[in-house]
Amino acid sequence: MSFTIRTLAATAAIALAMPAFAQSIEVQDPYARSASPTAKTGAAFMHIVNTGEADRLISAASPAAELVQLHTHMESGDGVMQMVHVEEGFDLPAGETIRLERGGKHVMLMGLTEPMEQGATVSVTLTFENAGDIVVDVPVDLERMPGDMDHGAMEGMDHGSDDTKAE
Ligand SMILES: [Cu+2]
Repeated sequence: MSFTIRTLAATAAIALAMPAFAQSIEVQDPYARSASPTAKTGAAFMHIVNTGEADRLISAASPAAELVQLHTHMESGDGVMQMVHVEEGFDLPAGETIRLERGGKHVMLMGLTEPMEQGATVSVTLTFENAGDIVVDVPVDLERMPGDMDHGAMEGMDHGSDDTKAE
């Protein structure tokens, strides 16, 4: 019994600590894609602009997928790029922009509840350590070409399989 009460008190304290005014985080140019109409996984990309204090993207959620994780790509010893679940989230330094893009950081959508269709919109809730929750309507764009940061070799491991396994 006392455990429950303490837990509720802690939750209230966290809620009070959150800023109640203008958000200093802005999401620009979001889009989501999957490799094929039958793919069970997809990913969301965007630029996250932080005009305020240092913050951290700690998690993401979406009704469009059973499991949502923050991923990045890291090069393993033999030069092969691998997708990695970043459990601590993405650092968002004060006044900086982080770019979620193909071949790099991304919001991984695993177990899509329905296929991603061109022109549809996927709702993604980003949870920040300080700024709290920001809901982003992410348009599905299957035709978007990889950006300049992408290299041809990376395309092969870009969520290309129907395998629901993430890593
Ligand atoms: Cu991923």
